[in-house]
Amino acid sequence: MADEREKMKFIENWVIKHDSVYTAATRHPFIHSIRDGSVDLSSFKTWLGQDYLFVRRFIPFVASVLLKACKESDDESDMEVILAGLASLNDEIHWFKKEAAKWDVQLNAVTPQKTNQNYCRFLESLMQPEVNYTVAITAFWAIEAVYQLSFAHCLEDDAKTPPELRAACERWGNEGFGKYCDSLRIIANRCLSKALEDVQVKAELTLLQVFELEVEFWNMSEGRNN
Ligand code: HMH
Repeated sequence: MADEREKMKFIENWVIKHDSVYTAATRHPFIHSIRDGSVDLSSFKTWLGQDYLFVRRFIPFVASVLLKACKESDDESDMEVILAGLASLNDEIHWFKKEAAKWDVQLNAVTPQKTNQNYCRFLESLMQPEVNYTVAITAFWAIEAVYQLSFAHCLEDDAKTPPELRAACERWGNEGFGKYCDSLRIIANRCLSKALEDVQVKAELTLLQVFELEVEFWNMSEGRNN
């Protein structure tokens, strides 16, 4: 019985095993700067414009995960969790437009930076039909969880997040989004526990790649690369 439970904890074990890159992604200096109020607003605006472009490319990826769930999942409730994710991305697109107007960011003039392009190319590679549902759902969890954990950190009681940035933090840091990430993790663990070892290995590598790409995305927002 205890053994059964351990088997279901692939994600938890990988997060411990790869703690340094996981922490780098979820506790990045950019997030610390939002949390302590020292954030450079031009970095925030860069992040906002680039993330809008990212989300536009993330939507077809999520749609591809939905398609895989419909074809490959042995549990029909997976589809409902992913569909809810897609629905919240619809709100997110509207939110980005409103937020961009508030910060005077011209979304139609933003072009994707190299780091963003790399990340989007990675998403496209995961959209291929030959990529296993288990691998795709693991990546999906990692992508959502990095934002959830990062922005929830900015909303803790002792955080000094500036009021004008709280709405952004609440988008991903709210409790409902946390629950949604928990659902994705449970799905991923269930799929992983039934997967062949080569699929498990691929999923672990993909999760690591997500954490690395997330670190680079934060770096890009702070103008540390490109
Ligand atoms: C870079 N990662 C990036 N942008 C996002 N909006 C998300 C994750 C969403 O979870």
